[in-house]
Amino acid sequence: MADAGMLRFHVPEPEVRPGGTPDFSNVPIPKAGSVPRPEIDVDPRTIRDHAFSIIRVLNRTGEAVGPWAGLLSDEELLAGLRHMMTLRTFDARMQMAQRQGKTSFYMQHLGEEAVACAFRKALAPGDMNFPTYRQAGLLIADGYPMVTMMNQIYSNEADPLKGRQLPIMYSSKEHGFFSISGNLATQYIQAVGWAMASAISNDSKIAAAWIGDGSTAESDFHSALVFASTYKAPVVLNVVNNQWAISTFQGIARGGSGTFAARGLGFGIPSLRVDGNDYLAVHAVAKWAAERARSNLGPTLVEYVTYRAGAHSSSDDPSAYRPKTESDAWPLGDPIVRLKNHLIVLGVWSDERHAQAEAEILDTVIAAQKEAESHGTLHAGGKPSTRDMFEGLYAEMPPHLRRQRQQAGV
Ligand SMILES: Cc1ncc(C[n+]2csc(CCOP(=O)(O)OP(=O)(O)O)c2C)c(N)n1
Ligand SMILES: [Mg+2]
Repeated sequence: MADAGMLRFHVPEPEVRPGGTPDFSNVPIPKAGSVPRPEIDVDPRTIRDHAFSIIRVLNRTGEAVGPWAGLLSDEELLAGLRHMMTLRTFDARMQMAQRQGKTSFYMQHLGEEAVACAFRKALAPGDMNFPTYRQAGLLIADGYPMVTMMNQIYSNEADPLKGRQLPIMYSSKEHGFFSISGNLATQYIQAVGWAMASAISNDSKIAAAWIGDGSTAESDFHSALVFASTYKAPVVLNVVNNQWAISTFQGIARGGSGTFAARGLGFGIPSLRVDGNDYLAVHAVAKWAAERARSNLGPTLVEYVTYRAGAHSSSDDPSAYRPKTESDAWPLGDPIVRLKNHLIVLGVWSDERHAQAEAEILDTVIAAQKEAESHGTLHAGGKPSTRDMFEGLYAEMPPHLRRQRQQAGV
């Protein structure tokens, strides 16, 4: 019997706060290899369970097992490891550069490297991502020059975006990386619209939408699902569930039950959850979803279960809202360590080669950083010209901006 009388307002609370002992025992982790791999034209009603389970390929001992394994060659896996290691090193150097005052702002990917790095390898040239600020792995894995990324972070004279974007908000049409907007969830409606336009013009390119767990609470997420499902848009709808939205735990956006993937079920969209710290699983599921989109089978929603091991951004201090050791307790481990162990099991990698690769990557990142810094940093050296502020945006500049430009004398 429900109790009548005074109504209560419910606010979901994380189970553990700073000072407490991290506990993820309520996160069910299915065995690697245990979730079936359906045909891409499967009736979504028959794979409802995929929205509640977790697709995993790498087991505890570093073997690739089950129906989602076997898609990548040793060379491709070695390249994937290098991409993730590069992203982690890049992050560490840029985080340090922020602390040194060389840029105003930075956001890391620590613990989430597999998601964007592996996803990128499931796309074809010309496909378009609509990323958030936590998918720089898409650029790294596609060979976008690190120096150019750093120039953007430093807003220096070689910044391709000429200081107009917040640091880390890259843009590269050639690399299928739509200009990042700080307005979260806009990526979803834009990606679906782009995908619909691609189909309307009988093109073969697909789109990928990106969103975090917290941002799924935005109405744009739901509007995008309406359009994607109604028009069967050729789009992959990615939800990166890294457990946190700044200081807000994922239970706020999700509510007390279900999963983020399960949000797709009501729209009739095939929806899958995948181990976001498993490079092979992420790639296999991304490939499945991309194939569906390209075969006119419509959208797929993919929830990547991962953990944001670092701070939200250079302006955040997570010790204020979660136990310091929480990331060590995360049951899906570290994506780099897991792929490294797998490659050792395959006999194509070793601890020594790993240490050597770490040193080489650090040298490469430092060399790129030196080159970028020769073009200037936030407070030193070359800057974009004031004129750039006024150019390249309007076919016809509005009168108030024309006046400002005259006042600035540029
Ligand atoms: C529309 C909108 N609302 C609020 C913000 C402020 N904001 C920036 S990041 C963030 C948290 C996002 O968390 P999540 O979606 O889980 O992504 P994550 O940072 O974990 O990758 C918020 C609320 C924003 N940028 N855009
Ligand atoms: Mg999040």
